[in-house]
Amino acid sequence: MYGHTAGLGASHLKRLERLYRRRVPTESIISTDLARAVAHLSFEMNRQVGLLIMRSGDIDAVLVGDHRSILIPELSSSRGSRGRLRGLRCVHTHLRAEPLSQDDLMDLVFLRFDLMAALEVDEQGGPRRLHAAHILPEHVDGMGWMLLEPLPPADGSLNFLHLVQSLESEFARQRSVLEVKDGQDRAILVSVANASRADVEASMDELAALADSSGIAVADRIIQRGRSVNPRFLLGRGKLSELVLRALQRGVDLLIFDQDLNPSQVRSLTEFMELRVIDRTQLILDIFAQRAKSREGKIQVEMAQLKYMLPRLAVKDDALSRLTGGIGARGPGETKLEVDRRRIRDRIARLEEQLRGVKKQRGQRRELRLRAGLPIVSIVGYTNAGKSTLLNSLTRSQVEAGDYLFATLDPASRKLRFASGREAVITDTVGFIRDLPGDLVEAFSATLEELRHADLLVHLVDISNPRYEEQMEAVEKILESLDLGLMPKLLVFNKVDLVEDGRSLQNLCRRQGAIPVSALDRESLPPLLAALESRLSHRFAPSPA
Ligand SMILES: Nc1nc2c(ncn2[C@@H]2O[C@H](COP(=O)(O)OP(=O)(O)OP(=O)(O)O)[C@@H](O)[C@H]2O)c(=O)[nH]1
Ligand SMILES: [Mg+2]
Repeated sequence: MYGHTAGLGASHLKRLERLYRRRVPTESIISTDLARAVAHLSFEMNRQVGLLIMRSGDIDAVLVGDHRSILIPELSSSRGSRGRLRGLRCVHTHLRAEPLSQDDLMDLVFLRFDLMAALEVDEQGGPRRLHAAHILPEHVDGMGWMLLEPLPPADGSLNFLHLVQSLESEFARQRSVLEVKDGQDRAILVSVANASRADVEASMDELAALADSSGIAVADRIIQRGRSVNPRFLLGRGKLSELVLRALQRGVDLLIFDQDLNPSQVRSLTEFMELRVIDRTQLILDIFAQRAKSREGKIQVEMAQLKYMLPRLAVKDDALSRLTGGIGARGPGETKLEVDRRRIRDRIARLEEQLRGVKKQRGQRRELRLRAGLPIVSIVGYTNAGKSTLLNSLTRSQVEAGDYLFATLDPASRKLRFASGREAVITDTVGFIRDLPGDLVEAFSATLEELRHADLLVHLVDISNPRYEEQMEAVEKILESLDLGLMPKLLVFNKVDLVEDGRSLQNLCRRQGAIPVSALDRESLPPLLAALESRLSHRFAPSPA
């Protein structure tokens, strides 16, 4: 029994206790005699009484409130109800002639009850009417729940079992609209931002592309504009209830926030939503982990992940262990936490050691190249700009390229031969992205170190992307943070085949001093080749002619 039982007499307590032994026929919300018993007890005590009833008809919990309200205890999620209706309904008394309150409806949503019902108690202490509501498998007129017409307490016209079964099958039907492969995660993208609607949408588009690159199916998006009103959950109560409804309707198992979450927000949201919760940084780390193939790439990614995780271990937090499936069992004690932290630090130290070895090897290879005397060109740019495609076209090679973000993690070098017979080395590298996590930039310093030894950086821009200006800025910013801001650079606009207005493109190129290409089309490359050769001329030995 839960709630406000202080000050109740022994006989009331005994009668409350006895409610546990009652059963409700599965096809009724509540039976007539149980409704009568609860109403009378509630009337005599002048307190609300509530029942949590399982689909089997057994009573799961008896709750006692004060005369205006009732509190529902924390419910365990152990019934495997994650992402589904809970399999419990709540029927509680209202001592005044009031329909379901706003709080009742929030409880319906937040606790994912099968049904929420208020039993009106009349002046004689008898049951009068039942006000009930249930969650809808799809919003109707912007509403995520449905209020039923008030019913006599044990109305025969409503078959509760049929109602729940048809709700469940409609939920299943709605969910099957989004096709997912076996084991593929379904996610809702969430953004809480103060920026303009266009900026928020663009950022969400990029987040969707990241999710897609990570193999996650995106089921929906929720945006709360304006400043966060609730630091604990980031979202306000209204948005939070919308999120619960949508998560239920779409059957998702993952929430991805476009903003960085602090460890306690991850924890609160994970517990409250009973779903996994990650932020953009973690999603990027996840993609990197999937893509890393070389030893160097793998070391760098693992290091970034551990560095991301370390400060998050400070909170006694099981959300992390649920996400990573390893470090720290549920709610590690202080000692366990210390052990985990030490283990991670040791591991980071070992990775750093290995990375030093890799850097040395790289240095030796570079040495060889430098001794060969070939000038080096490095292609940099926003992820998906077409860097690998350009490298392939320029050198007729087969570096992996693809229409997803961060296709390339491991840099590739190829020899580039100009028509004159002169040669250069051209390298492709990991793509950049706005707000690239600092730990990642740092972890990839070995890879990015290569850029320092280039004679020329080609900054490749996907000019067909409406946000190309921001992408250029993001790249410049990262180059500056790597102390590469002052390197000699050549600006190249790619994917011109996708740009319709040729004239304004020409103007744009002239204004920015950029060279237009279409990396997919070798015919478009001669101007770029000429520019490269000329920019590198000081590095070539005097022509033999
Ligand atoms: N239409 C068009 N598509 C292009 C062009 N260049 C590249 N693409 C496509 O753009 C997508 C990304 O190309 P990638 O070469 O993988 O891009 P990247 O810059 O190496 O990307 P990351 O390695 O992920 O940073 C691929 O689907 C390419 O086929 C182009 O000139 N025109
Ligand atoms: Mg690439």
